[in-house]
Amino acid sequence: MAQSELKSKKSLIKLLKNAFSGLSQCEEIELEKSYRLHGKKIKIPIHCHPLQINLPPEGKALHLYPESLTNAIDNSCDSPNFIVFDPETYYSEISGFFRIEEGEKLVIGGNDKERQKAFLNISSRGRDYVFSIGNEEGHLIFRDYSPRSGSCISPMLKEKKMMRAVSWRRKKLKRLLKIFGGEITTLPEKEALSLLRDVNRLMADEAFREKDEDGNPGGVIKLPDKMTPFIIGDLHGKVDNLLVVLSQNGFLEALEQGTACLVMLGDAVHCEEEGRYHEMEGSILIMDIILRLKQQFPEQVFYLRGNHDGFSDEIAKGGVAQGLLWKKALNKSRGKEYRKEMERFYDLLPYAAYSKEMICCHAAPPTSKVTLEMLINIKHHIGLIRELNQNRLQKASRLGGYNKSDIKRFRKVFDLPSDTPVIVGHTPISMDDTLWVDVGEIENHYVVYGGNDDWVGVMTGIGDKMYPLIYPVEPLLDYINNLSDST
Ligand SMILES: [Mn+2]
Repeated sequence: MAQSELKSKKSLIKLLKNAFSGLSQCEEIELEKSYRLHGKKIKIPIHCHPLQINLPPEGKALHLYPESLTNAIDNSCDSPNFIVFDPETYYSEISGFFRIEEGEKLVIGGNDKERQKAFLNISSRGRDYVFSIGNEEGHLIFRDYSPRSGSCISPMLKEKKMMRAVSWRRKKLKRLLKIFGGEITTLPEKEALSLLRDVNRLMADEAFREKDEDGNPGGVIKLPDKMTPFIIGDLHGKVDNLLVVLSQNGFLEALEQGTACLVMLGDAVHCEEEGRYHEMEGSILIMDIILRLKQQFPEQVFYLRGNHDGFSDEIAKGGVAQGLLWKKALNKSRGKEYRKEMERFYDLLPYAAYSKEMICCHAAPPTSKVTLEMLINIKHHIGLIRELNQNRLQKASRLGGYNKSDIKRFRKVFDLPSDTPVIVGHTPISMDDTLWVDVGEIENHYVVYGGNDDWVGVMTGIGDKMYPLIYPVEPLLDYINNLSDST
């Protein structure tokens, strides 16, 4: 770090320490109309309505919503978290936001300037001021550090503005419901078989996928430069998590417009909840949904093969042979013909995807010597399949795991810069989270896991970089099927 940078960081820390010591020093107000801060610190009791912040120098507007008001269902304002976003992009394109949890604060113009510019579209002219928003003990605390900056906050009290984020989500859910033919449910036997056959026809000639030397679909998807990728990890039967992602941000619209693509990192099946390893109903439903998405958006939706995507007796969790149970369940509920088509689907799946912004696969970069040719011809390299699909990060008890140099080499395979994000699923670092950054102390190495009950993480392109976003899980399946036009 440069000396001047260090110095400014130190003075910023000092500034913040002063700012947050002794809340009693700051003025408490009930915000009924616009309020100009003039370099002051104020605290506002939290009520169930959003606020608008106008930042200098041009009065750039940001919105601050209680997180419950950005959900589709819960408009009861019982979430202590706040979401800050740029209303100009939030409602119309794939964009970022900041979450301020209770006890946290967001310092705009402090560290993290690059992300703030990408998420909030703050112009570089306005970057020499510092503005903070704290969420503390039932109060929002605002501080403007420069007396002449002219920042302003105002309450958004009109019903339409208050409910804007909720209505926006509900509209997406209705759109989803329409895409799925009016109800999201397990398909009848015949329909399911014809869907899977349709998808397999698509897969035999899948978009953005070079053929291998035998003329079969190769192991790698190369996404076009203009396409914004958004990536989710192992869903393990969590239908709601998939619906949350599809109804958040500008993802669904971008799929429909053909400007973004969803990459799922495999392992959509097999419940990971203790005591429920044997349940296969959720797996059947989630595969129906994924196959319909692939049918509807063949050039926008991609599914990479995970180690659970098969019927092998090696697929097991806690002594439950999930691979064999899955085979049995499909034979029973859908018939042998369907099960065989599913086997074919698995056989047709790609193993890795990349674009100019990222590389992803289910589990791990190979530790052995590898070329792009070999990845495309992966069917001739069984060892590679096992590595991409099942390996994990190296540690004392797993010396065969991958490490930093394998990640480095993986980027070179695709001829990508040394800071390109490498994104995998398969190995959640803990069971209470969904997304991990700089995993194994390897910069720009991410793990995403889509099977958590409370949060679902997505890696997405914003501008020309990939960023992690995390959304709360809502019980959308029941909600969506009960939506009527009046809701
Ligand atoms: Mn896995």
